[in-house]
Amino acid sequence: ENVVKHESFLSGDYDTSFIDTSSELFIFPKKKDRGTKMLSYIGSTTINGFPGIEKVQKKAFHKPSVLSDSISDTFPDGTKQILEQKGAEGLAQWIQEQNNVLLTDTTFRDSHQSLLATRVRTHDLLQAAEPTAKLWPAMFSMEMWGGATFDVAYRFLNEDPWERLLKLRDKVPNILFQMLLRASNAVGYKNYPDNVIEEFVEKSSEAGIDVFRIFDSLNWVEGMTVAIDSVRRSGKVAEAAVCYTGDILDPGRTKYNAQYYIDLAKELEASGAHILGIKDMAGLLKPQAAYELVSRLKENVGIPIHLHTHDTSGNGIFTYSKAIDAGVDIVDVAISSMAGGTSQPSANSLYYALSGHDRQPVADINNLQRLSSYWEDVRHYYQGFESGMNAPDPEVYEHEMPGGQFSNLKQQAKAVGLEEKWDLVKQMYRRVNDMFGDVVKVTPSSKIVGDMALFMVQNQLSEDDVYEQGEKLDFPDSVVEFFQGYIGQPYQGFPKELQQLILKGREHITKRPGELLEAADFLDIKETLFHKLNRQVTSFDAISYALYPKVFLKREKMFDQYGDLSVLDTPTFFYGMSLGEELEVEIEKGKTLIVRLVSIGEPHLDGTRVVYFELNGQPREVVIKDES
Ligand code: 3PY
Ligand code: ZN
Repeated sequence: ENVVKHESFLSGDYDTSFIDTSSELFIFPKKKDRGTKMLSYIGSTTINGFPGIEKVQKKAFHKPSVLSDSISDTFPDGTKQILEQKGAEGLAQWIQEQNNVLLTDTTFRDSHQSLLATRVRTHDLLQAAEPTAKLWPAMFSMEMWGGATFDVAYRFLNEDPWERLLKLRDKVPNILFQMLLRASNAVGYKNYPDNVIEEFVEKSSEAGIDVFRIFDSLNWVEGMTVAIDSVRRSGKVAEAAVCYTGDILDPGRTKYNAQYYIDLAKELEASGAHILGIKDMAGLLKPQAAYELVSRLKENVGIPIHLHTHDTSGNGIFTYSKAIDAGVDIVDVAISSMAGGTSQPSANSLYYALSGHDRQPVADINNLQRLSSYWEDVRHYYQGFESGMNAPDPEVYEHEMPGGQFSNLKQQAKAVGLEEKWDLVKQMYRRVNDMFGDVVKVTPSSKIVGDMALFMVQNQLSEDDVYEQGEKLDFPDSVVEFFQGYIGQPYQGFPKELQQLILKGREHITKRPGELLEAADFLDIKETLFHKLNRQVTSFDAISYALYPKVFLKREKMFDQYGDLSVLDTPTFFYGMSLGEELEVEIEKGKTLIVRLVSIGEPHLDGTRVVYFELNGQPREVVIKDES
């Protein structure tokens, strides 16, 4: 079977010498059936827990409220139809004709990226997708892809992000799908060759993305144009964003003043943006600053303005209210039970906050509450990933850490034994920002600032120490690459003295990295993958491999071992099963497996245990290595 599927065979080239040189043809993986693969996963998770969270006894979770009850059969028309009828420019014009403020719901992306370490599974998103489309059809867009969701799906959830996009698209025919695209960094943490960005945009557009929010982590417009052009070519909506940092109201901090953002916005408009995004990734935009910024941008650009913030400080609704008075067209919110804190401000709260206001968003508040009840229950499944921030934290105005980074860096600090010094890490983060010349901090520049802060705290280095001992210090790779210009050029350049200390004579560039990097050869990638995986390779696989070769292959291995785990409910996925528990798993439409966990054997000398199940009433056992 392997042989006849080989490319050289399929291509009609019958010179069979390829069989000799292709050893992979003779590796016949032991074919395990779907049931056994799934039992191996359940057994392993029951015994060893899920990586990254504390192993806990599976408890009886409250079953999420059923959203599909008493919902209409048909989908009301929404913004997706407007884009289809009017095109991107027409949509932009339509936005400006609306009096009521429009909403983007981030529940499916940034909200859980910022609250739950990006871990929400397709399984739970899918159940909310169609109901959201029907209960909240007046929203502008669902932000449901991109950012960190792409690599986290592969790395930690044993999922294919493309499959998530395609499946969700199937359920939501009426609302625009929006993604976060890190310009030349795509959905990764470094610059990629231009053709990778182009291919990525083309494929994600084909798979269902309508609105691309594009940002550069240093607000370097040159780093954004390839992405903007690609989106325009695909006929989709280019939302180019300015990342907001600093404080335009602070007369002591003039680097990023209102004029800076106006100039940047005009440049983005001239580069072909259909919508201007204001990406306040840390939640630093104070209410009065929002009023001034939006008012001045409205005077200076002709495209609609879409504001994104994080509610870390607790001032999010106030900021939105001011921005709405100043004429902002769209704001980002999350469903109430997934909002607030490092996530976006609550849609439900904003609705009420604007009672009596002539720009109150159009929504059925009872429907929003229904969605909130669902997410309230689902959120419990992910409690192991909660960041622990349970109250507003205006300290963010000091350290300026993005919502999505806060819990991550805390985790990183913990991993290197610096949990006790977390306060110091936060202070150092700000110090590093100032040392670097006051930079925009958002993925990946925020990670670089975080790496340097950890490095300094870990090695007990002060700012002076860095300058005095810099010659001898081995700085983190990400920091070196940043000063080499490999993620682009910061506004007003690098601080020269520090750059020299860090680079120690290494090259640095001022050109666009994407221009210098060798183009990816997608045909070659497909062929390589075909040999490695011994299966049909899609264009989606190829682009994922171009972005994340190791991560992609590792997930492929997981998939071979455990099969399609998307069918498992989330408590079972994270916590396994309890003794005696019985579970129904629908592995495909109309085909259900009934799984019962009967008993778990004592560990053998080699550390393995036998886990005894019943599968559809038949005894089955799997052998699992106990890692404890
Ligand atoms: C991301 O790049 O993932 C972000 O959410 C940045 O704010
Ligand atoms: Zn964000």
